Amino acid sequence: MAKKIDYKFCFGPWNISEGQDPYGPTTRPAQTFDWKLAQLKKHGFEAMMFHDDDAVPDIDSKSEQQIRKEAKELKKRLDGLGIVAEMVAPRLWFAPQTIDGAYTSNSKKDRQYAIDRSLRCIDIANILDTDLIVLWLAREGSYLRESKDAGRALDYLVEALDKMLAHDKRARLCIEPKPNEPMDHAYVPTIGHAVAVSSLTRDPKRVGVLIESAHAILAGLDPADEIDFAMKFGKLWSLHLNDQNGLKYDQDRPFGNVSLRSAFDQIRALERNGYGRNGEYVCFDVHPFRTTKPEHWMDHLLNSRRTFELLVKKVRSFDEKAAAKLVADRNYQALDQMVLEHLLGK
Ligand code: GLO
Ligand code: MG
Repeated sequence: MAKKIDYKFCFGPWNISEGQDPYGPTTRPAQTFDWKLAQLKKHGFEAMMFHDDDAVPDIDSKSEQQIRKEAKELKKRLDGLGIVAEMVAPRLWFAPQTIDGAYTSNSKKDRQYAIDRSLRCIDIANILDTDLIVLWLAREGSYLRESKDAGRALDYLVEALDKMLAHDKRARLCIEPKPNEPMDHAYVPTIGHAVAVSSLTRDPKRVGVLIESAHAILAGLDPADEIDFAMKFGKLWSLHLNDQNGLKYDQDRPFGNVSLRSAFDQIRALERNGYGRNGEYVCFDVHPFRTTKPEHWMDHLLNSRRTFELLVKKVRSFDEKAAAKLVADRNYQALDQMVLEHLLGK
């Protein structure tokens, strides 16, 4: 039997958020980036995810040379703290140039901005010693169908991915699909779409996917099936575990918060496919509740990790042989109860 994986965990600085929502201000005082790094270390997480401007603040106002210099300084600090950078992601959804989309904007000049910024992001990743570039395609989609052409958008997207692949032979691009929010409809809403896009690029082997549980749920899909699908193609290179209560705004709830059973199924899918065997991290893209007091600020992350670890034990102690027998007998009623009682500790 294959060796059991010792999972490695990470999160991003944006996961220690301050409680603002579209209707109200922050509820916790802002903390520095260094404080967030210190929290990560203190609580035994191995790696940090970075947006390009987490690594180099105000990136758009800085020269290539300055960006490299600041990235090198950050790398030194990370080395000093013993923190690994899991990935770097271009935060393409804030800039005025991306109002009408980033890689798929109708404006040639603005598409070029998105590409140039992504190349700088790859340079930062190089310096931080990670080959993983995460692309959450936040503004690639439409609010108004007639304003864009989905086929042309795909051409633009592939053109941008090809430029990134050509810029650095080591970089691996990891598409993080999400079906909606901020867009009404995204052009790459699911893992199937992302895998299909990869096949159109100049180097499909270096274009993979990142599954976020909540994004799969928002697409009406089962995150565990998305995991099995992506791993069948050898393309699951990162993971944002969290939870989501139905089809509404993106909630980024703690892992297992809504459905323990779904969380169990996601881990079962990770385990049977050997996620982590090539060094992949388990990342939690979760946010504290708005009501969370500053002294409980890390709990959503610690609880997500704890739930994950407890459920790994549940998956490993699940009687797979007995389950297979019930499957062979098509006794899914008993299988259903068996899963429930296992989760209930019976
Ligand atoms: C939002 C996304 C976002 C990304 C992050 C990394 O819905 O999940 O949090 O994961 O910006 O690119
Ligand atoms: Mg995410």
